[in-house]
Amino acid sequence: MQAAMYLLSLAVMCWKLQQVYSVQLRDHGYEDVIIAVHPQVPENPQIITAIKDMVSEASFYLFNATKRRFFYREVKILVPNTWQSLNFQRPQYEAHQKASVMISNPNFSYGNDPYTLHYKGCGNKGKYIHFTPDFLMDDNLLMVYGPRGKVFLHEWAHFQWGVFDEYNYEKPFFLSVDNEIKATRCSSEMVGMYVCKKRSCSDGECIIDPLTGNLEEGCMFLANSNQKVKSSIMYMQSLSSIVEFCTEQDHDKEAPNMQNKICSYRSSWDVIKSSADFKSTKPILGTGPPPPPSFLLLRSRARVICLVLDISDNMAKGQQFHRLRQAAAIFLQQLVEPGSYVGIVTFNETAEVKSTLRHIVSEDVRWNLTSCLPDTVRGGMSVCEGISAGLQVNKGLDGITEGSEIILAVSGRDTSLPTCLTNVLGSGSVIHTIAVGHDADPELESLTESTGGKMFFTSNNKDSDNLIGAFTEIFPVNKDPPDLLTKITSVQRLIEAEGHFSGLVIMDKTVGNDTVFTITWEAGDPPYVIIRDPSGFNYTNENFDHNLLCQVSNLKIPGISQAGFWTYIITNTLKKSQVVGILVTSRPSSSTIPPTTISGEWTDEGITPEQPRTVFAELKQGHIAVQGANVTAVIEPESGDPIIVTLKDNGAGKHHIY
Ligand SMILES: *[C@@H]1O[C@H](CO)[C@@H](O)[C@H](O)[C@H]1NC(C)=O
Ligand SMILES: *[C@@H]1O[C@H](CO)[C@@H](O)[C@H](O)[C@H]1NC(C)=O
Ligand SMILES: *[C@@H]1O[C@H](CO)[C@@H](O)[C@H](O)[C@H]1NC(C)=O
Ligand SMILES: *[C@@H]1O[C@H](CO)[C@@H](O)[C@H](O)[C@H]1NC(C)=O
Ligand SMILES: *[C@@H]1O[C@H](CO)[C@@H](O)[C@H](O)[C@H]1NC(C)=O
Ligand SMILES: *[C@@H]1O[C@H](CO)[C@@H](O)[C@H](O)[C@H]1NC(C)=O
Ligand SMILES: CC(=O)N[C@H]1CO[C@H](CO)[C@@H](O)[C@@H]1O
Repeated sequence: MQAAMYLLSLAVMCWKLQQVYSVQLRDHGYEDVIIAVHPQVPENPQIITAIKDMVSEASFYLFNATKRRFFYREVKILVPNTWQSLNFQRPQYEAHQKASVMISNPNFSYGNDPYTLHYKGCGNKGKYIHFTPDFLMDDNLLMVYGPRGKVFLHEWAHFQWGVFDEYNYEKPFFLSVDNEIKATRCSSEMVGMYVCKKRSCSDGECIIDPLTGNLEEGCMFLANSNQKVKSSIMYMQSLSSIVEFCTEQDHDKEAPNMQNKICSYRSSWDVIKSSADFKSTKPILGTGPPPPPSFLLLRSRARVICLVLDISDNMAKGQQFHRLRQAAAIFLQQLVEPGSYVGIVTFNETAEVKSTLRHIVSEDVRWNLTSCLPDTVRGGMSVCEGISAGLQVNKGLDGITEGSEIILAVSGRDTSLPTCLTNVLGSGSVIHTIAVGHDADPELESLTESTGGKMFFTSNNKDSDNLIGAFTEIFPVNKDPPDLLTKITSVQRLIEAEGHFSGLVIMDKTVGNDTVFTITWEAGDPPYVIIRDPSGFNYTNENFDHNLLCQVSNLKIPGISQAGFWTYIITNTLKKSQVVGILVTSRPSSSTIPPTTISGEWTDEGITPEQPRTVFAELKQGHIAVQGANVTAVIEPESGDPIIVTLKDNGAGKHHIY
């Protein structure tokens, strides 16, 4: 795959999206640790047993290594909805996106190596830990990695406290200031011998290359299996004596490893000691072991979603209402996954149910739901009325709201919001909020956060696609080939009267099934569109389905669309300027090769607008990071012009063990 291709095709929108993070520390115990088994993993009760054993064992190691401070109290195991045999409960707000640990099939670069995705630097939390089913079940691998519970602790230290590896395969040796050749290790007291893989030094002595002063290629440091030292878990947790982290005393500041590089030469224990977890927790007195963790088994199910749309006067500003309806139509027609249940509610000072839950089983249902979208705005607003009606609609499937979702699109503020907080929080429903325009309610942000939803702010910029973008981001990422929907391109532009706008779409060969080109416009008849495929064939307006009410046109490419460069020319046929947009989505071309996807987020530690923020983008194929690609981020501030930045790949995303 050519990395350079991403430069053009992946202009990422970054929204202020709070970290999806579920783990809680309460009274020494970690709770809400979600371990999600990927939908592709075939049903196997042994995986559940292996997870329980691993975490139970890890709890002892964690408790011991943190000097009786922490243990695992409550772990939720989320399995795919195809797993039938065991007795599972339904998830409340837990979702794959919030999982701290993912269990999925091995991927290209890691094999069975456990790893933790973390790129936010020293002392910050990671995204998730990854294990393969083989790692959990194949006992032959114990010789390679050591006890699974200790491996879990190694990964947990990356994930929860932001410490890094103390080994380095690329630089296994270094020349110390005393001119000594040393192995990159921790603790520096670990004993072993230098051996050589090459025949020329079969006597076991490594030779120093006179040119570089380094050990010859092929030399290895073999740690003795019997050690006196107890550290370090971030270096070689497989050895039986290793039960602690390197401290200031035995940490080698000169060793060329990630821990030194990213944590400014601090030891892993030093970093752990300065974590919020550690500072708030004293050791438990006594000598007894920690209580065993409890496990909750959860099975994911079809999504139940209610769109709750603001139709108050606040929405009347500019093109807001038109755009919201357009974005909602695209959501209903294309984005929401087959098999979901969707309802629609509108609200001003009162709420109206436009559609009860409909099961998305056909194009007809999608069109029928689209025809239920509101067509006028009028009146005051009560967000609580809207939310209550949305919860009521979500009960339609089986009488409960737990685990259902609301997509709330709202413009302006509602001072009565706190009155419904308890209702909402007690419902177990996730609320995603799209704040339309700049004067949206900051209280909604905390409401959204406390339900575990995603929050989006969309600006009034004329040529902004961020309302549609918000809906595409709410779309889950836990789905896998062949259902995973990928956004290839999304652009909107203000085009002058009779002007046109053209561009290029790069279709990667990992996608191409069910490719849809969606054109949006503002008024009158559809703009004139030509889409040319890589072989030179032109698709024109006759090939599109037009929804004149919402001003959305779709072109579905039959079969698998060709990989390569697709071009489009969109001509405004009106005698005045208007905003037109193009959205291209597709699904994986193969059920086994995951498509390349990208996601972005902000740092979110309560910073003021004046302070610089860091933007992270994660470009990956399946769960694997794609390296060497240039990524451009378009950041839309709540007011003012978009900012375009090129993101640097600092490579810190790739950390794995042995
Ligand atoms: C990414 O950008 C850098 C600096 O602009 C350039 O040197 C490099 O070749 C680019 N890489 C790709 C894959 O386009
Ligand atoms: C941790 O375990 C080791 C033996 O594995 C033991 O020597 C040490 O005392 C334990 N530490 C704590 C704090 O329990
Ligand atoms: C869609 O709506 C039409 C008219 O309201 C109705 O006749 C049709 O049965 C509906 N289709 C589905 C799949 O609900
Ligand atoms: C609020 O919306 C409803 C439709 O849902 C409408 O009938 C009603 O007139 C609106 N209220 C006001 C004050 O305009
Ligand atoms: C496709 O459209 C382009 C631009 O209008 C035109 O130059 C080209 O000749 C067309 N190709 C075919 C095969 O009609
Ligand atoms: C494309 O997707 C459809 C339905 O989503 C599926 O039936 C078909 O097998 C897929 N084709 C390939 C090549 O994966
Ligand atoms: C599911 C998947 O991508 N599996 C691959 C993981 O990596 C190994 C080794 O590189 C491949 O053989 C698998 O096909």
